[in-house]
Amino acid sequence: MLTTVVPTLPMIAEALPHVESNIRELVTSSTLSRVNDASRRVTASGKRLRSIVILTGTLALGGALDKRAITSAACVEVLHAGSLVHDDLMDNATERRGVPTINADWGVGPALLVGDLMLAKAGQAALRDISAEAAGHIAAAVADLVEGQFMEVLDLHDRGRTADRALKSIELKTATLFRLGCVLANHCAGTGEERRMAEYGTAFGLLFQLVDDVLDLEEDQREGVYSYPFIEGTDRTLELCHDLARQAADAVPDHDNEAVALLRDLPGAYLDWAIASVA
Ligand code: GRG
Repeated sequence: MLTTVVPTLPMIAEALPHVESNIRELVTSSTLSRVNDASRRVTASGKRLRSIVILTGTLALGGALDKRAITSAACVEVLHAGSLVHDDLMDNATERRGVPTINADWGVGPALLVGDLMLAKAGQAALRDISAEAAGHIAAAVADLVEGQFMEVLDLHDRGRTADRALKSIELKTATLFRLGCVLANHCAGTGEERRMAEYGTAFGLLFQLVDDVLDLEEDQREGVYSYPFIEGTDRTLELCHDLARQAADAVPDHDNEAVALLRDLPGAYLDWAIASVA
């Protein structure tokens, strides 16, 4: 079920069902029905935070929520879900988004291939329905995700892990999809604000993962996982999250519309929601 955890505008609420249809189309386009069943299962829910950022960003830059913007959001959600399929098989996880993981039900091989296909489908859709430039941004983002996850695997249990190295891994493995979404929003709106939008996406994505790591801190400590909050402590991590929310807000390009105000508020609103959800 679609649940949003941050405020949106009516235009965005109207566009989100189109993103859902586009996601469904993308993940049911295999000739193999079992592959479609698997990818439909892993994309059936989620907070759709990255979609909201993309749609809000596009409107903030004066763009329209047209086919290209909708496809951008769907591609980023499918990439996100595909990377989670890979993450779950690496972690041997049994449940994701309230349903059994593909690796738990069918094993590692099928899960690897379903995740691969989802990444490929996102690239194909971007090339077909957005542009070659957008497909290039997606390919670069996939490379960053893999490098970030690789760093994570190497450093996870390393007691010498530095806070900077933990942040670099987070920037690559998690902030990449927020940055990609913002870069695509700029591309779809046809403005020259790629640098500021990328800065916004990176700050929001860092905040997003740091707060997730704060929420998982006790479990990480038990398992000897050297996450950023484990290294720096919860208070300093939350201070950094508030700084990142301000940095993101400052990076939003100066246009005069209500989506700009919303885009500025989203990182802080997400932070408040995440903290309140465990209070
Ligand atoms: C080959 C693309 C590719 C990836 C391989 C496994 C991997 C490298 C990257 C995954 C990195 C990863 C697991 C990042 C975690 C990001 C995170 C905290 C996800 C949870 O996001 P939410 O809370 O999830 O937005 P929902 O379910 O709401 O969408």
